[in-house]
Amino acid sequence: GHGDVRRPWGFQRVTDDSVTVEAEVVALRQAVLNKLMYEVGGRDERASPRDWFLAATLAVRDRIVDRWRASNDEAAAQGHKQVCYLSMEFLIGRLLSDALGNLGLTDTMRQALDGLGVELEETFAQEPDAALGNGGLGRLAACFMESMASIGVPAIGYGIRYEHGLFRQLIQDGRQREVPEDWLSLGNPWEFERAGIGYDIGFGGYVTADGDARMVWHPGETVRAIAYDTPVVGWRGQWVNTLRLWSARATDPLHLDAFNSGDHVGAQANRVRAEAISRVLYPGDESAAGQELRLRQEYFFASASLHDLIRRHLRLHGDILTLAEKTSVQLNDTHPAIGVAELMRLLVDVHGLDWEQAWEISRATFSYTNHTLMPEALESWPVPLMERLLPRNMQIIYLINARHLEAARAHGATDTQLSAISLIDEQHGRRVRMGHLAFAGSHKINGVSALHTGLMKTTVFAELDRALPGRICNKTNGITFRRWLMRANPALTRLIVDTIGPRVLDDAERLADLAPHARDAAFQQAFARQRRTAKEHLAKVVRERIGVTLNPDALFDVQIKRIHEYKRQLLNILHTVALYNAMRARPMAPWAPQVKIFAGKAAPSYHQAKLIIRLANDVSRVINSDPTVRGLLQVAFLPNYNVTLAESIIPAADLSEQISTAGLEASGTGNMKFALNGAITIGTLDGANVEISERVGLENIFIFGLKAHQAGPMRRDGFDARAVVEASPDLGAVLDAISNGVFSPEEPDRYRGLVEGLLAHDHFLVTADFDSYVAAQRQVMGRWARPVEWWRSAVLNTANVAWFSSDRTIREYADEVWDLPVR
Ligand code: B1H
Repeated sequence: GHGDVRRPWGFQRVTDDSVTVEAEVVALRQAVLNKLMYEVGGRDERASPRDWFLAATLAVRDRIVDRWRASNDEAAAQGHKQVCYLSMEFLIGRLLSDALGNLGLTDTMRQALDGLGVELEETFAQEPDAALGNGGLGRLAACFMESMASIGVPAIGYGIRYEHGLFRQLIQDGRQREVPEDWLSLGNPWEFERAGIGYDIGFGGYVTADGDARMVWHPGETVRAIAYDTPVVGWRGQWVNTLRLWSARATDPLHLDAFNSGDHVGAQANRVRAEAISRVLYPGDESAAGQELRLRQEYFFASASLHDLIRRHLRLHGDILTLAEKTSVQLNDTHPAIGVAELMRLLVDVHGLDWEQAWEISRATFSYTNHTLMPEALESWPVPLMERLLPRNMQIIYLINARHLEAARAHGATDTQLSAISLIDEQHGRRVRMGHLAFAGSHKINGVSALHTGLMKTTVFAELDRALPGRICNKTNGITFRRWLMRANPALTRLIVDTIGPRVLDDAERLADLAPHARDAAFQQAFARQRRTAKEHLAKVVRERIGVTLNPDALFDVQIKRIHEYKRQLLNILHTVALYNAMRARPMAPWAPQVKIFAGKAAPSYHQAKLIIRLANDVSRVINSDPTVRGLLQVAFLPNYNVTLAESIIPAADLSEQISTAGLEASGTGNMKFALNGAITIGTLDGANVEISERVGLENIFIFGLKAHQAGPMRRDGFDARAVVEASPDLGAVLDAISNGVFSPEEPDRYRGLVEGLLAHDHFLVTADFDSYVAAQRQVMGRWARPVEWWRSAVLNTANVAWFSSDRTIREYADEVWDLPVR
């Protein structure tokens, strides 16, 4: 049946030969037992769930390695161009169910473990999330890696092997507390340490000119970058790419003199300093960190990656001049943008090319993806810091800038235009603008949704676009359907396959074949039954985590993402309170039960975001314990949001909250995951919501609020929030309740400042969009009251979002940015 929500989807085997299948089960079981005995060093009668996870993973890994090697050999033999995806973040989550699913081995492994008295799902649950990213940007990199392996784009992802990924979030007394995440502490069975692949990365020191006027950098310090490789298995195991993460190691780990004279700590100071580079992921989503350690991280991994890809290129092709023909380097935001100066340094100083030739190769090699226009996220580094830490790179940036400005001047640029396109910001105390460096050094620059790309051209990159026209293009984000539909929602996947056939597993566009079934009563019921099962499962997770028992018949209204003012979780909380007020005023009215679900982390230093988390928790506590609304309204804030939690929430969501201030969310990708799984979106016309609404149709999405062209000027010029509140009695009552301590009786003033701030300068237009949002929520409940209409819309969401597959996105990059043939 369709009911067993926990049974991951494995594609149908081509062979029906049960003997062969049984032989495979026996072979895999033996492989797992061998791994347990010889690698994990355990005995099966005493093995812990964790031991079984390790043994199972190692057994699967063996089956990947042959294909991995074959993929590499084929790419080399055919002389294929390779994509190098440079990203500070890869938010890959768990890998075992992903690898098994893509290899078609899920059922084989289930049976292999069954015979050992071990349960597959419990084995999956042992795997820690690889949380090497903050949010959408890092998850996008992970989806892209999976898609590149699935459609056969030879690729290597380069990043940092953080010892500690994104912090673990605890909620204590309603407040976020951060504790270190420790994903490596029990070992990582996926990675191969490549002790032989390492590069010495320099920092500091000085620059001299040698006899031929070649510049020579004498670093004051070097740190060794060591490669750790993780295989990335594509769909049906046809192609395996590499995720190569760099770990920092001291070149000079121990001062023996100091050690021998008794200074055991001081003797290791170098090591601590060097290895700090790959110690921990910066948790500041959408905000530039600005510290020296962050710049060291950026240069460390950009430089190691460039050394590595040049070495590979020379090994395979022998000629540095053909680099751009055989390698495309994609910069995932500006975090690796220092690579533009570093590649120039390597080409000119190390490989002896002349400047013009090097610049042409470099620009043909690089392309840059911009992910945000928010001013606080636009990276710039103080010139003095750059000069101290990367003296030669800073000289090169000056040389790039001089030519860049000279060319613009020759084309008649004014002084205002020159200062707008300069790589150096002179307004804020001389800083290097990393977005400008990435732009100047790339042949293509892309935004991540149509709206965002349009805004790039009219705002931060307007003058650069005029000076260097034709480089900006759009590549609307996508998600991998293998993880976000087939693995996260096996029950829905089975229903889809039973309805329209298995071709959809290989060709997402076939989802459109569901549309004719959208009005079919039996199909709608099956769809709704699946949702009900997923909601029961989520309710169980919620009960275990926070002790709240959710009503699975309620509408599940979900907002899960990083906590940010611009994402406006506050707007959702205000609506929650308005609903609460209305229900208390008329408890006998025929309310449909609703559940509000929130999850997300705040950057540790982002006080306003943390206050919003506290408010959500305070509101939840008061509402959940009020008998007047029992069974009608529940609020759950789920702690420690991560990829794995998303995988269990998304299939259970009825309503997807995508309510950012228009113009501020570059794309969003959670919006796509929900729509694919048949949740209906309530959202602003922001980011990819615009394109989602075009595809699902305005009848099947709830759009509200100010448009980007209205919100932009209102944010710039300000508006009278007090007048807005005056005109909206419901909003006034909500703000009064929060401000007067209804949700914080033990500290009535806790949210007074928050409310006053909103009235004084409502930067994110929360008050301005409130009435429109509440009206949209009312429409939602109207549709929910008519299940035939609701489920028709839900099905049409799933049917119409095939375009948001990251396979499509990658094909577009391959075509228009990387100039690659797609297999
Ligand atoms: C996105 C970031 C980001 N945009 C700085 N920018 C960071 C910026 O640690 N840092 O310094 C980390 C992350 N992340 C997101 O990218 C956008 O907000 C989303 O709208 C978009 O969907 C996602 C992927 O393109």
